[in-house]
Amino acid sequence: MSKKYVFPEGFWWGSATSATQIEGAAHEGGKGENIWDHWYKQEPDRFFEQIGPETTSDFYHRYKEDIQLMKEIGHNTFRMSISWSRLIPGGRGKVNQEAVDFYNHVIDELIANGIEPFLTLFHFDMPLEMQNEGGWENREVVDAYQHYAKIAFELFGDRVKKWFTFNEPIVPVEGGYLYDFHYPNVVDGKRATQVAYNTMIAHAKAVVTFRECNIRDGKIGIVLNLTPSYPRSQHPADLKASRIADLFFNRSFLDPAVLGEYPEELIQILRDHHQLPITQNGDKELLMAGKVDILGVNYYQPRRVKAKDHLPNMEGPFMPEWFFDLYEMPGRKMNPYRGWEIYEKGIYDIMINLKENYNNIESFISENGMGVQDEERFVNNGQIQDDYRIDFIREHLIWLHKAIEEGCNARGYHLWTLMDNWSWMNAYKNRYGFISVDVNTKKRTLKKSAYWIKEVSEKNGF
Ligand code: BGP
Repeated sequence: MSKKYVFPEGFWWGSATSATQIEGAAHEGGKGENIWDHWYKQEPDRFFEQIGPETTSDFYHRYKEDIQLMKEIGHNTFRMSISWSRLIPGGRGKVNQEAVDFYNHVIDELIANGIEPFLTLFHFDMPLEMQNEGGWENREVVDAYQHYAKIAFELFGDRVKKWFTFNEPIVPVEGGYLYDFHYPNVVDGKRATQVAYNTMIAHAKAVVTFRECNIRDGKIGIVLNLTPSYPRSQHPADLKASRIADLFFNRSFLDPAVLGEYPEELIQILRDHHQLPITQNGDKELLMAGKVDILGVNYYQPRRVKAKDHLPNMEGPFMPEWFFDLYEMPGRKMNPYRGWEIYEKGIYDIMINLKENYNNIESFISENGMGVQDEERFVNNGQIQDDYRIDFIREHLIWLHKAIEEGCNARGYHLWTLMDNWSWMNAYKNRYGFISVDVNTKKRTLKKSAYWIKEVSEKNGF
């Protein structure tokens, strides 16, 4: 008989979404513009099939139906984000009552259906006016974010108990300031480190504000995309490459978020290359005060690295890749649509690392998932037969279960995502949901994986 995998009582089954990716109504309900609305207007060609964020999955109008579907497939928790530019158009100033009503309705509807809402404050969607003031490079924007966070805690903290300051804060740094896949499309290492640093300052200020608000039973956390580094070999040069990649891509946010301080070796590397950000008096204490209660872990892929084959171009922009080359492991398993390696054991390695080096902080898998192109190929009897997604989730859950058996403090598993949604520059190219969405009619249809997860959640395992 095959082994049974039963998860701890009260395990969080659900999915994750973000405002810009599902709400639509980009120009409705008094919402201000964010960088995605703006960038799409400027450069529609950069988006797959030129589809922008105006309507996405239309959650703004269909949330009731969607919450019924969540309930039907066994969700007991659900993570969504608040759109800053919807709640406070322009980023600071007057609160938009229509947005307050909308989020209140969604939160109340979730709770009425037995689904606990988890709220993220910032998921890549900077209000345009704030970006025009310099975005995270400007400490005044940091203060505006802190104020926005305070308003959100006050408005919704009576019912929402799990809060996340940022989703994947490294992604806007990578996309917007290093690798040209987010607005403002800057390529500049020093500005990137400033953005990364100020994001953590914004995070810490929000944490302090949260604690001042005294939200009963409330927990404050952050959601990080952790990409464990694996060296090509045990050669010291490969090991060093792997350690440095880990410093840049994981520990740059994980250490300050959980331990309250940056790794000394990372600071030294940045100092040696004249990339240190500008700091202010009191920041050290602030970061220490910003340690989280709970950590969301987004896991999609490992990062395999090796020692560099060639010297970097020292006249080019400073890049983390000055210290390692990416390594394509022979035989690796790929998701060809997204170009990401699938390595299920990574989820276990992350959890063991949190247990051993990060005080076994309370955590959960806040995103994990598989984007597949042209899923209509797999329709049979009107339903997408996404067995590959079921296998993907099951294999990751088996490793997560092993980590829990070994004492890791993982409390739940959320898929990216509930229903097919708008994936930034990839728009509707790759589909991730338990539920498919017809891009034109917005009709929702459960995929095979939706029925599978319903059973898993009801049995609390498989
Ligand atoms: C994560 C983000 C999500 C989401 C997902 C899938 O990094 O938190 O917003 O989109 O990845 O990635 P992508 O949309 O790039 O395919």
